Amino acid sequence: MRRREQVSRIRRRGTQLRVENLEGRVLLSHGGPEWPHPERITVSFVPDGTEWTMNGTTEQSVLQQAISSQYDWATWKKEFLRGLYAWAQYANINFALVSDDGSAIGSAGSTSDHNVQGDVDFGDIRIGMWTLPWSSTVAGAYLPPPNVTTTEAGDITLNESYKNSSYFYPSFVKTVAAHEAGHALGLGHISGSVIMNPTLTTYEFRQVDIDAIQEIYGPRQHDSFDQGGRGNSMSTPINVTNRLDSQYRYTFNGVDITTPTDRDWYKIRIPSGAGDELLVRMHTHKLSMLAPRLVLYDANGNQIKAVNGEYGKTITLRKKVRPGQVYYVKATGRGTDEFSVGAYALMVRISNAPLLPVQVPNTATPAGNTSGTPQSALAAELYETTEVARLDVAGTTGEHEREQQEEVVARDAVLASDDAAALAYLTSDIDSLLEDSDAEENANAVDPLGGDLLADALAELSL
Ligand SMILES: [Ca+2]
Ligand SMILES: [Ca+2]
Ligand SMILES: [Ca+2]
Repeated sequence: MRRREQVSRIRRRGTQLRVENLEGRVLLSHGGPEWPHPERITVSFVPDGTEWTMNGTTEQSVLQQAISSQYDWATWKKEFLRGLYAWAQYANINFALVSDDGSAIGSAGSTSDHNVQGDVDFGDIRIGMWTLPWSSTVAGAYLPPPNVTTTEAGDITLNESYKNSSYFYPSFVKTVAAHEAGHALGLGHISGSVIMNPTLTTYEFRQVDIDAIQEIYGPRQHDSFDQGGRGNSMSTPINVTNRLDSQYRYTFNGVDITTPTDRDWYKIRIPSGAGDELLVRMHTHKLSMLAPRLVLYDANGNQIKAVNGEYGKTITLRKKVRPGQVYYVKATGRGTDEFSVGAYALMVRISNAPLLPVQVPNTATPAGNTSGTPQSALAAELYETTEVARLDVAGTTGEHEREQQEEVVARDAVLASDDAAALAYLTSDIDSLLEDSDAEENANAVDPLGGDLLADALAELSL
């Protein structure tokens, strides 16, 4: 509990940081690195043992063992993905979870394709845990192309040294995930109490975070039906019947639950000659991490049945039907949380024929492709950045006194490594503050991070 309170305290401190730097930070992201195919950015957790080489040292990932020994892996994984996926409600992107073959980070993988995006062997964003060579770095992420043109692009490295820390509590890890995913999408650091602050981690997406991600990818776009005024209500449904093929089936590709309140309505009149079972499938697997919900209604709007799915799961409704009957189907997100938006496909069939396939966007982009040169001077600034700045914050040393040290360290050692050139790091030593039991007893301990001095230090962190 103490830890939770002190995290809150640190977050409150963040709100006092100067805000006049915000505009500059937004501009840093403008025209910066971005995924060639934001419509489907894949994500994978590497299996333990997956190798990552940094500064000539090869480490093996211990993520799943480290987490499973303390927490329920499925719960932790969902909370991590919650933070990562949170960006999808603000930007025109989809994240889809895929498997990972365990090939070394930065490699071509076990299959002959070698793609910076869309490689069949692992996600575009691979997540693992290694002992990072920087003791005060909690996690890091590689920027997307064109800043990084190897398969390392977008990969997120968690520091094993912090595996027992509050950073990786299931209740807190979404904050780390949101920050690192921001880098993996192309964002640099932003001052203030925001997701992209380099040290004061908060799980509050502020307008400045949202503006920054929308500068790159734009806001999330409604599907073509919604844009055309179709499917928004039971009285303006998307007509399924006139699209059915000779075997009484159709698959809607490219449809989207765009906001937590988006409802996509479909209407089906059972044709004569069709089979006696209506099948409706809301397919999210490998398209997004939408937690889907399907509701079936009769012609009078009475609910017949509903099916819900976990994030990224595909769900199916079945109903015995007769020719001439009319049904409505409502496709939505299951709830209103981070997983309540995302791309899906709606598959309909009133026969025994195979379902018409889902079209998964082809995102294959060869690694090493340098044709995607930075589009602007600001992008070039990021592209040229070889400095990984870090902020170290020391905790107290006395029972009733505190000392703060703030230091922005140009990471000269990293400069020599091409691998690290485009790494952006969430850095801090907040744990030393969390462990400071004086903070709440000491009425004067209102400024543990040094106030304006910290703000000045943050302002200098311009990556
Ligand atoms: Ca491959
Ligand atoms: Ca990658
Ligand atoms: Ca929609």
